[in-house]
Amino acid sequence: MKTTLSELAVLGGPPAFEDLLHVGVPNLGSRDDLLARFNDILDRKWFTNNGIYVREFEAKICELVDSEHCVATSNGTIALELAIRALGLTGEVIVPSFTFVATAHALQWQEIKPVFCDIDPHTHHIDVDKVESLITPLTTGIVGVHLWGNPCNVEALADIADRNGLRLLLDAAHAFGVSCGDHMIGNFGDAECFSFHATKFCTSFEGGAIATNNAELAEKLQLMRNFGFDGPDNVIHIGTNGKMNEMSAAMGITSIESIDEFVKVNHQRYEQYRAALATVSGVELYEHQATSRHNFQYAVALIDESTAGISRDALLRTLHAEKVLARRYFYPGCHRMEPYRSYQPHAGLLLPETESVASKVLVLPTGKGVTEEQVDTICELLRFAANNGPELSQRLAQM
Ligand code: T4K
Repeated sequence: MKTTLSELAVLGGPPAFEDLLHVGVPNLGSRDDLLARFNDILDRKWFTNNGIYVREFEAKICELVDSEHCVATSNGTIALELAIRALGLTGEVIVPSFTFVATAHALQWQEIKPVFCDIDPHTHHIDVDKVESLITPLTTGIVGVHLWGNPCNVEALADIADRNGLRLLLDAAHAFGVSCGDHMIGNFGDAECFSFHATKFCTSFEGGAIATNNAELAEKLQLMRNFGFDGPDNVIHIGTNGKMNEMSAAMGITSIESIDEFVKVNHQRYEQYRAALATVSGVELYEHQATSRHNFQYAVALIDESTAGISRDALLRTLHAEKVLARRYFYPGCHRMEPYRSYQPHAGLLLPETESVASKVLVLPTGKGVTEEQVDTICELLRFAANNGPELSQRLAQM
């Protein structure tokens, strides 16, 4: 416990932790089961191209998210790119700017203009009341993002898409294993894309998947992830190499087998942050929606500088010095990253909530990567820094 400002590592004291605490430390299920699967893959000598582990992983995803079809891919970005192309999106697509840049890049990569929509400051999701005003004759679709694992307003988005003849794709990279109303994420829009990157709570090292209830779309996606081949020597679509390999699928299966345990730990850490930060002035924990199933994979603090007397960035600097590598996801918003800031230099004028939220967010380490004691210490550091916000701010500014 630090009691004077000089004890803070950023002001010359010793760091609170010996080792770095990361956001996104991978979860590992049963090592024995994983290694047994790896050995089997090596014995079979079938490493990729729709192998048995990929098919088993896809079946397990369908079972868990209750969707009719699933196409596993090499990563979540390729899942988005494939879905965008298979759905025939062109021209302009409406998308939030407050998301990981892959959501926008998956469109721009195919020369589709991402038209950035502002967010609701409470949910951090695309503001459904602002979507329709962005529709032009060039608009072909909407990409909603289930940010932080919370379902975005799929009903309203589907309604807008239906009334305007648009496709609805959902970036569900954060929302594996989450329900929305009576259904699991994986059943909304034309398709939903998951990520199983190492930093996701349920991982396949690198990996992604597209879930859909449209059989024709699923078949097209399957061919498109394998260069568009429909049998030997016959290519019927423009395709790419988006295949998941067998090792990744084995890791994915092993992760799904431990998913309940991962969620339990995430949930425990989230509640711990919630309780401890409730009394820290100027630091608020983003509330996850009360869905029947959630994954709690992100612990997101929002720093209100006017109350805390210290900016989010100064707090980030303070935590980093203590070896807590909190992250500013998804600062500064896609519209302030290239090529979007060059293509659309004034986009920020229509994105006041995006800009405001992006300046407040601090994503904290959670899950099995941190212990309960470490979470306690992180909360104490935040409390101490926020309680001494103005003075700490001043001292940091003088450095
Ligand atoms: N849509 C959304 C909304 C997304 O958030 C993402 C990905 C995608 C689409 C695309 O899905 P993928 O194509 O990635 O499947 C990370 C991840 O790379 C990215 O998957 C994720 N979202 C994004 C939110 O976070 P970075 O640049 O922050 O990752 P990185 O490498 O800095 O890792 C974060 C921390 O995790 C590190 O400080 C250390 C720790 N870590 C990381 C890796 C890779 C480990 O401890 N072990 C590891 O193996 O983007």
